[in-house]
Parts: sequence; structure tokens; C-alpha cells
Amino acid sequence: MFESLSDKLSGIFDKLTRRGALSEADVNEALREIRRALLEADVALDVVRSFTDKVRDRAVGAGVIKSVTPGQMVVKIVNDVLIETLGQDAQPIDLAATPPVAIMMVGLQGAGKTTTTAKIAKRLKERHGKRTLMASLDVKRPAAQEQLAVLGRQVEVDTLPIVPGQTPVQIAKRAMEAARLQGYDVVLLDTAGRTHIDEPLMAEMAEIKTSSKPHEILLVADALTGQDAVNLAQNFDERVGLTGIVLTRMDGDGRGGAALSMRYVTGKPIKLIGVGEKMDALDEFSPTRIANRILGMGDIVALVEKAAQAIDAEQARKAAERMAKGKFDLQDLCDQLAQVEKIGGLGGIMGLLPGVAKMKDQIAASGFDDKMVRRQRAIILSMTPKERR
Ligand SMILES: Nc1nc2c(ncn2[C@@H]2O[C@H](COP(=O)(O)OP(=O)(O)OP(=O)(O)O)[C@@H](O)[C@H]2O)c(=O)[nH]1
Ligand SMILES: [Mg+2]
Repeated sequence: MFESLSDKLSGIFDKLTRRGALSEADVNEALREIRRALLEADVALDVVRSFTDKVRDRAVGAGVIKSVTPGQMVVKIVNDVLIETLGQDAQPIDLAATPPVAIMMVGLQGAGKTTTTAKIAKRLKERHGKRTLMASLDVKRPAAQEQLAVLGRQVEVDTLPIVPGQTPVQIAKRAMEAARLQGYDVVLLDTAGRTHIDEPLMAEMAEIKTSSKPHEILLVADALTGQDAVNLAQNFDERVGLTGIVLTRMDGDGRGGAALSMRYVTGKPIKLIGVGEKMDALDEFSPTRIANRILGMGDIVALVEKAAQAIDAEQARKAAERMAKGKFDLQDLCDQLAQVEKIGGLGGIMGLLPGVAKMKDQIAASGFDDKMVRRQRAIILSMTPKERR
């Protein structure tokens, strides 16, 4: 995520912060480079313009040139403007309505609607203790409803029983009715995708919206499509009305143009981002944390959150005690390695640490990777308990 932009900006800032004093020419030069970096990251032109204008205004207003650490001051201003562009505060899914709260998922074919529906359901269950019912309104693609049922079993969330021959609107009504009768908190409506925006799709979405009155309408868009995702959001918003956006495949998007332009262009918040195919690979979109990540400060908060979820605190405390007593054996090492894998592997952890972005190439060149961790574990696991001790 954002690797290329992050690389470029850290290069620009390195140059700035290394100097004692900055001239106006230095700031202008840096702004030119920032502008180029943003454009190369596929950020919309309007956004780039507004971004650099804001940074320039504040840099002048704040008297950067006279300040004690001018370079850092510029970094701070860029950080602030970045956060504003991304939407300032994180906007989680809003469930403040009379249950069952309906959430409707819309988007083009293959954007990740069904996967994201199941990811959200899992998250609502595990983190918010919500009883969720998922319903697939996709009667176009064969086995689409079955796909959601399979994911439902996987994440242990109920899906609406499939009744062949019903229209999407009928299914949506049945889902709301079932949820009311059975006391569900949330109903997730997974709609069918199309290859492109067309009239029948929009009409169908509008009809489902009218009949089920969703509290949230989330557009699921593929981050890899860059500016197309932003245009898509605008189109959907005009016709159906959106309450938020989920950008999927952020794991494969090194540039980040869609994420950076979305809020500014559409005025709609990105609520969540998909960062992989697994059911846990869904992150909250926090402008502060994303800005930190882009500016190469790492994403310590995400690391801490991940660690808090994946690591057994009690086990970690015991391991630390044993280590302090000099009793660390191969079994302990094996447990530690297992936890590293749980948090997302070495790559996952490293990416979240401040400053590591700059060493990425060296790390890759050292041949230090997750395969090594797995191999080490396999070696230890093949030993007898005695050998491990
Ligand atoms: N790497 C990655 N893959 C994802 C992500 N989200 C979804 N996918 C994959 O994208 C593919 C399509 O996902 P679906 O959820 O079936 O997409 P859909 O929008 O429901 O597709 P239709 O129902 O056909 O319109 C699947 O193979 C998912 O595993 C993500 O955040 N990262
Ligand atoms: Mg689907």
C-alpha cells in the first residue's frame, strides 16, 4: 500500500530535513517534487492542486523558513494536509438505527462485494457482538448465493436460506422480515455486480434501496482501478446515493491514487479497506494512520492492534519471564515464530514499523523472509519434546 508514494516522499523529506535552513526556493522545489510524486501515484489532478496549494499557504503562513527545524515543519504540514485530504477522522460503519439495521453492498463485478460482506459480518460479530444475517441478492450469476452461504459457514455467520426463483427485491424483503422475526441486529445485503454501470443495474439498486431502506449503502470498489474507482463512486452516488466506500485490493495497490482522491472528489468517506483474500483482511480506514504510513512513519497503531488480537498476553508474559531467567528453549522459539506468522509474517510486521520502508530493498536483498520462519518452525516441530527442551 502506498509504497511508491512513500518512497518518493521520504526521499524529498530526507533532503529537506538534512538542511539547517530552508529558502523559499527550497520549499518550492520540494513542492514541485511532491506534486510530481502525487501525480505519479495516480492522484486526481484537482486533489494534487488543492494539496500543494494548501501546503504552500501554510508553509508561508507558519513562517517555516524562519522556524527552528524548517524541514520537519514542512513534513508536519504535509502530514496534516494529507490527513485532511483523506478525510480527517476515521468513519466506521454506522449502526445507530433501529435494528435490524440494513447494510447494502453495491459495486461492479468482481470488486469484492461478497468477500467484503462476509468480512464485515465476521468483524461485527467478533468486535461488536452483533448478530448478523447475510443475504445474497445475486440471482444473475449461478452459484452466487451458494458462494455467500459457504463464506457464512466459514465465518460462522447465518445466511438467509436460498429460495430459488425469487427476485432481488423479494429476497431483500424476506431477509428484513426474517431478521425482524428472529431478532438479528444487522442485515447485510450482497447485491449482484455488472461489468459496467448500466441502467438496469442502477434501477435494480434503486428498487432494492426503496424496499429495504438500508442505513448504509457501501460501494465496494477495486483500488487497483485507480481513478476509475473514483468515477464509479461518483456515478453510483448520483444514482443510488452512497454512505461510504470500501476499497478492496489495497494489498496490491502500491500507488494509492484511488484512496487519496476518493474523499476529496466524491465527498464520501472510505470506511474500510480490503487488504487480502482472507476473512480477517479488512482494516478500518484511518486517515491519521494512513498518513503515517505514507510518510514512512510506519503504522504502529495497526501493529499494536494486530498484536493485541493475535498475541496471547498471558503466554507472552510467561515467555518473557522464561527468557529473563535464561530458560528460553526451542519450544519457546517455535511459539514466538508462530505468533509472528499470526500477525502477518515478518513482511507484515516490518511494513508497520517506522523507518523500515526505507530499508525495504536491503531487507529483500538479505533473503530474510517468511519461508525461513516456516522452515524453522518445521524443523523444530519435527523434534521430540526432549530435543526441543
Ligand atoms: N487480494 C485481495 N483480493 C480480494 C480482496 N477482496 C476480494 N478479493 C478477491 O476478489 C475476488 C472476487 O471477490 P468477490 O467477493 O467474489 O467479488 P464480487 O464483487 O462479489 O463479484 P460478483 O458477485 O461476481 O460481482 C475473490 O477471489 C476475492 O478473494 C482484497 O481486499 N484483496
Ligand atoms: Mg458477489
